[in-house]
Amino acid sequence: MKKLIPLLVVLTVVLAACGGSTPTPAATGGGGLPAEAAAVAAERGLTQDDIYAALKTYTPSGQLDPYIMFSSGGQGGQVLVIGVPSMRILKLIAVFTPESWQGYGYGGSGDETLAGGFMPNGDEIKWGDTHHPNLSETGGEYDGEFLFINDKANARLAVIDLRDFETKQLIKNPNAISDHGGAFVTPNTEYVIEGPQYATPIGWEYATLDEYQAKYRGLITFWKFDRAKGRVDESKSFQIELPPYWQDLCDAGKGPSEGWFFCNSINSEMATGGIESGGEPFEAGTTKNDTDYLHIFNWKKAEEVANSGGAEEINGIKVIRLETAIAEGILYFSPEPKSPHGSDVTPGGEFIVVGGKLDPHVTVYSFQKIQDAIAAGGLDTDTYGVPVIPLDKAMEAQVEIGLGPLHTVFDDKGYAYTSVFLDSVVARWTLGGPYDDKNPEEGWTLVQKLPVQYNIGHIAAAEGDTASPDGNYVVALNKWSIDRFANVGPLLPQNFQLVDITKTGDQMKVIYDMPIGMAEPHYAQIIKADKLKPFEIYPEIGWNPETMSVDPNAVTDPANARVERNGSNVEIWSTVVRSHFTPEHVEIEEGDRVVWHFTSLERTRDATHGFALGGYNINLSLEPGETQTIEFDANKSGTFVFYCTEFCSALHLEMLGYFLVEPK
Ligand code: CUK
Ligand code: CUA
Repeated sequence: MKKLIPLLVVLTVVLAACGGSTPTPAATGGGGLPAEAAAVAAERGLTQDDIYAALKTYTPSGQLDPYIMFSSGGQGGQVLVIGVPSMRILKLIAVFTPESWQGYGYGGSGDETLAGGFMPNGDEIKWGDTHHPNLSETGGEYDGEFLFINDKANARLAVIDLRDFETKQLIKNPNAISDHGGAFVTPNTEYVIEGPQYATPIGWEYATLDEYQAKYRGLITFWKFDRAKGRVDESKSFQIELPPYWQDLCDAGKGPSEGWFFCNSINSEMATGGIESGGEPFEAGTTKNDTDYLHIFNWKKAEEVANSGGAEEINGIKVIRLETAIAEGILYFSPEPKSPHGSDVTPGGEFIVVGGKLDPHVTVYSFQKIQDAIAAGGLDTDTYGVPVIPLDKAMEAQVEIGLGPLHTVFDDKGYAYTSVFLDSVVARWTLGGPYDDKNPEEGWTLVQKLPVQYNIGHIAAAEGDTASPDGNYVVALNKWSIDRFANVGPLLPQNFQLVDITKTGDQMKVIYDMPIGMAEPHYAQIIKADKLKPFEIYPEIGWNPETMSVDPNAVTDPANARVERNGSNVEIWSTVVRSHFTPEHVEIEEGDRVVWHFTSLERTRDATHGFALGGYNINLSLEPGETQTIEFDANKSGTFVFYCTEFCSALHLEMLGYFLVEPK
């Protein structure tokens, strides 16, 4: 009984502090609930911290989350949408991988979107390894309009429109076969940047590994984003050829550093592996040097050069050659210790933070010092002639935080938060003063190391990559969960841990564990929910989500639903509404070419219908007001059934039709 007293005190205090509204009788009922809650806490063995965490995260039915997190879905090829702090999954956005329940890749317009990401020879790629989602920005702030994400495996970029949370464009990089440092936006989303990763000859032409230094290259892509069209415009995009170091994570400058772009890299050794034939294994060969190169780009200058004839066209895209980039002052290096990872610009844009997987420090670079060193000139160069700014001329500070620092995010209180992989901690440290401070080292101090479970990769902060991050939450994206959840066999979930960062000093707390029972996410971004203004239903009946306008084949009245034949071409206009398809009988002949349009007449929120055609690998999701078109050859005769795959009404099971294909 003694053990209960502190619990009761905490509960009473916390409940009392829960806002100014008059507590309902049920909440206090003469102390009824605290006693009951204390009994529950005792029964479940909850500590005071647990009760605090529960109160910080429990979200009653109907209450909405103040933040929305967009997380990469890793090698599942999707984006996860998660409410914060409830940590409830709200949606999975199909991006690189077909998703039948969204009708993505099973007959509808998603087919065309997916095809945009196929190889230039038309070979299909039906998955992706998504790493870094990035929200569109205006003036360095998330604007809630678009989301971009890369596919590391195949060097592709995706554009998601946040009006309907659907993927609108996939684009295959014509000259790179893998990427990593993307997607990252410039502060006004002028460009979406896709950094490279493993060097290959440009256009992945064949060259043996003996020719690595001569022919293999890194390549960074600046995809021009046309906000009005909601699409990347390849014709206005450009690439920059880089030495064959493995450029890794990137971030765009902002404020004083706007117009610049920063990527860490690994493998300045230019190791090519091949232990089986007497070479050094990659993990040894790539970690011999004490430093690699922070890549510093002047993208405004690169844009000028690309747009004034300074680039060569390769496979349909402008490429600024390495010699041009050097001659024009587009590219500089600065050493970064050891096996660097992460490159994160501080909210004010004055500093760039780089982690080192094999170094206990984060290294902080000063943008002003970098500029001063460039202006002073006289820089030595690397093997390829790129000017190298000595570390002591570019560095502002180093903070020792533990083993394996990776990624860094920021808050509104002057703290930085770094994920520390080997130590399995979130390290909170203070950002020192601006560059011109009399005592620049002061304030670069480790404050707390919070254990997380386990092996944290990325870390995400609320509004964390903007010029004005919030200071409520960070999420630790842990790679391993080991013993945190019930055993579901040898392939385990990842573990997202929500961390409360509202209190200063060493008061960070883990307040929620969320299993990700899917692929392994890498990065995530967290936006204030009220910045998102998605449609509740499509704005007009007949809305085509691909064009974001009314489709010419929309049918707004079931009376106009029909089947028309022209030779062996059959065109069908169907309407869909609770609880029937019109027409319900579609009778055609084997070998016909079928073009079939569907229009949902629904104007009620959440009244979604599906259209499944068994035997033909077709399934659509028809949201209220949506129009979709499918095309296929009726290559199988027989009696087929189409039906609605969303339980839309009491008579959902009766929402079907017959598709009769008469044999030749
Ligand atoms: S990388 Cu995965 S933990 Cu692709 Cu951003 Cu660092
Ligand atoms: Cu429409 Cu079920």
